[in-house]
Amino acid sequence: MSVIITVRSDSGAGFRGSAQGIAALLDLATKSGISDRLEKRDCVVSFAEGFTSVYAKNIEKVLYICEEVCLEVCESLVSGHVPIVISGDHSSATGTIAGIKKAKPESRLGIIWVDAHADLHTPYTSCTGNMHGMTLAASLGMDNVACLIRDPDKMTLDFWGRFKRIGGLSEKIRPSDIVYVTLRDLEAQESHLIEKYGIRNFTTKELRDMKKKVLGTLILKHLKDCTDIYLSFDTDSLEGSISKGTGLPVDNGIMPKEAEELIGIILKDPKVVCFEITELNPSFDVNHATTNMVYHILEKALSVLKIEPTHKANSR
Ligand SMILES: [Mn+2]
Repeated sequence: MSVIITVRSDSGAGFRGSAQGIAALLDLATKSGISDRLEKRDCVVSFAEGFTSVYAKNIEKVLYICEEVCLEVCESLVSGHVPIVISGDHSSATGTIAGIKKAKPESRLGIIWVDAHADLHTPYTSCTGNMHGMTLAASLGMDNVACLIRDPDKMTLDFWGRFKRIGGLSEKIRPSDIVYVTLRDLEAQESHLIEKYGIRNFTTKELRDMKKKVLGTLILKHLKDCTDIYLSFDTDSLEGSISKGTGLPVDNGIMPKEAEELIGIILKDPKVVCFEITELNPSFDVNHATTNMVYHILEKALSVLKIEPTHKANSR
């Protein structure tokens, strides 16, 4: 059995609707016959609203959701599984990273972040206050006050402090242990951190010019000192002109087949302890195109874990 951890929330995103991405993927998984072979754990938070602020929207709700994700990820790792997290928005990854560190406190965790965005904002630097843009800064335990453009209130900062410490540990990862793939839409505050710490980005051009096996090897080589690897796939990494089913589509992205191939290669590395798919928003999708692309990526990931479909899924 492989464990799928579902996070049906879009509280960290700027648009509603990505919470429905989970059902869209699981629906295809049921049609293909793959669903029966997966154990599913739903991270539910019976929590209506909670504290919110312009600096960090829905931060209390996102905090409780991520605490739940942390526990589920930790538990499935401890019981010997490679959890696959399917979430509505990328804020969940703060919980995922916390869960990996909770299960393996001694590990040096490498992050492969396949995303158009850097997700390095904080309540001090974000113009939107959307929590899904703060995921990695929180996991790094960073505030980035050097690039301060806002002055958050005390209540927001109290919650931000708790958000950074989910799982009982701040600074869960090192900036040098992050690798971006196809990052291409970022703000000056984030560039500051990327330049300061020399965080590696494999651009779409590099990705296109290289054999995916070579690229996969380079990415893994960059993380050679890490003991464990977590691969996080944001749907907006896909080429925006053909993939509309996500909150913030961006042009010049990865093609679906390239993503499948690369993810397949990386997941074969025994150091990979967790895989995540996020930010599929069916309400923006056109003829289920993005849903189908992302489903095939999920199917590829499952096939590496030796879970194969019994039917053809792409029949909507
Ligand atoms: Mn993201």
